[in-house]
Amino acid sequence: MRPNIAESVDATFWLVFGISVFLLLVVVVAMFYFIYKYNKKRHPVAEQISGHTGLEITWTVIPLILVIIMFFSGYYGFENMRNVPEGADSVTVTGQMWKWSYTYSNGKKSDTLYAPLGKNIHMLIKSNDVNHSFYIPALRVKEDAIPGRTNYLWFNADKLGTYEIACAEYCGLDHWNMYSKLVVIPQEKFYEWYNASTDTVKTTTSTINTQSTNDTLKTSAGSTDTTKKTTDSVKTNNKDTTLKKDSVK
Ligand SMILES: [Cu+2]
Repeated sequence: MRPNIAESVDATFWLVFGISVFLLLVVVVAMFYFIYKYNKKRHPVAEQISGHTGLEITWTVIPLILVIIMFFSGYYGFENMRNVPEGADSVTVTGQMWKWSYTYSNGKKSDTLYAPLGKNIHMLIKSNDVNHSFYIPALRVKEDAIPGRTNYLWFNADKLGTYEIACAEYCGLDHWNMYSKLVVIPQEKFYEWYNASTDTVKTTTSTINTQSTNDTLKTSAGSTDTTKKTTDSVKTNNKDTTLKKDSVK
């Protein structure tokens, strides 16, 4: 199981934030201490200090260690983001002024991104006109959409629900309104829709009815045990075979 991207981004953020707050306190506390200690009343005559090897080593080594810790925290998170797990379902997202559209590996299209719960999704990111940036804030993933190039990212949504997708690169007049939705639904429901013959966007929205998604969310909230996960992945494998057959056709 790969580390959760959102959790590792947040962990790195809090680590860097924590170290920054710590250093701020060190500097501010030292500053007030010096104001007090070297006040003119207590210390009327200035003196020349020639240096202190022990102190200099300390304030070189401690920051060095902190910087190395921050580097590796960020590096491992980044490495995980850039290496798409094998067997991920791929979806192509195309940005254009000013909307996102999605094409699944069997050719099915939608303007809302549907994703099966707990599956690795490999997004291939393209642009039809200018630079955009595909951004799912809740999952902490973002990647530029550049004309003439295919960029990528991957995610694994582990909670049912609807999440915002935004464009994070100023791309003209309606950039502010270039939003789309990620709808995470149970795997069975997703593959049912995915393998159904209807493929227009209109059918898409009516097939996956939000009410029943919410119901499933309530029922399955406490019941995600290992047994269930195993059956889910077996089902997914079967569906994957269907997926391949479809694409051969
Ligand atoms: Cu844009």
